[in-house]
Amino acid sequence: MRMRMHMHMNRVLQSKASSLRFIMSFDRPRTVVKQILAKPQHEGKGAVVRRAIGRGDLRTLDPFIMLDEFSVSPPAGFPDHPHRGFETVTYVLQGAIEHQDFSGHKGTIHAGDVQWMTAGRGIIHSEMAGGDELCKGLQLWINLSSQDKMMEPKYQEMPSSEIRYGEKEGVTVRVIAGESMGIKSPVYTRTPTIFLDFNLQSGTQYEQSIPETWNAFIYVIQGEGMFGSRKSSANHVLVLSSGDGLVVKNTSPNPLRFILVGGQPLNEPVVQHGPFVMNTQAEIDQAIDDYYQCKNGFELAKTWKSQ
Ligand code: FJE
Ligand code: FE
Repeated sequence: MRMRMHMHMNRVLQSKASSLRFIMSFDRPRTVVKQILAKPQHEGKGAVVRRAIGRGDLRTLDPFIMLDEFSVSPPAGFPDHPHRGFETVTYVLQGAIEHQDFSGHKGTIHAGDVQWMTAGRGIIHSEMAGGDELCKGLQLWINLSSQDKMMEPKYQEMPSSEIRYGEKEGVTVRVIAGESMGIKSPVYTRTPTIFLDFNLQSGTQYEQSIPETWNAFIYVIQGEGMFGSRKSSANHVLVLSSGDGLVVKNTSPNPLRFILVGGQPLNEPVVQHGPFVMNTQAEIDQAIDDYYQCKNGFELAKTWKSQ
């Protein structure tokens, strides 16, 4: 009888726990609708990238145009090249990137730092491995709306020490853009975006809310875990369904690190020619012409060359 009572109580407690969990969860939890392994390929000069977005089987994920996990050793990198019509977000994980642009803006992005560059009408710059260490990081390209494509270029730079983070029960989040655990990033996202870097210790879980209609994806940096009901591991990109949030669990014995990125879709036509991303072919032709003739934002290209 005692024993029976115990079992019964256990069941009551269990169902209480699961109903509590149900209350805490989302109305429409997101699921993984596509999982792709990003394999290494050569890019730039001596650089290796794992392209997660901007590939044949995942052309874009509006408003995201490209995500590369890059790996460069000095003297390799991405020598003088232009951009127009979008933003680049460079997040260094290891080592450093030295950048310089045609307006004299330059600096070093170290591990943990973020450079949020709004190319707008035009930037020409170089991005090369700095120091003598292998550099690894992530570069995300976020599209700009037709109104913002030709804006003046702008930089938002955050050294690692200024990146706010939250910590709760073995889960750490660095808030690059947007909000998590009540912590807000100061970055202004012209195209509304969240960019979160999560670390989950073994045996922990986290529930992150995401605006319901935004497109969102995960890129796994290290370890393995359960994203919704899908198991994944390092170097995979996971496209999420619509929904109001995602449940992630680290059921593995090792730490799990991933980024969760979401953005409000622009729902505009996208025409891309390498580093120019516009709405129409005519605007692309114009960009190419402007670049070669050093006009409409590319004036400084006349005299500039990186050191
Ligand atoms: C680019 C090829 C490129 N991924 N990750 C063509 F490689 C690039 C480019 C980059 C890049 C730069 C960094 Cl620092 C990190 C990257 C591609 O610069 F812009 C075009 N058009
Ligand atoms: Fe660039």
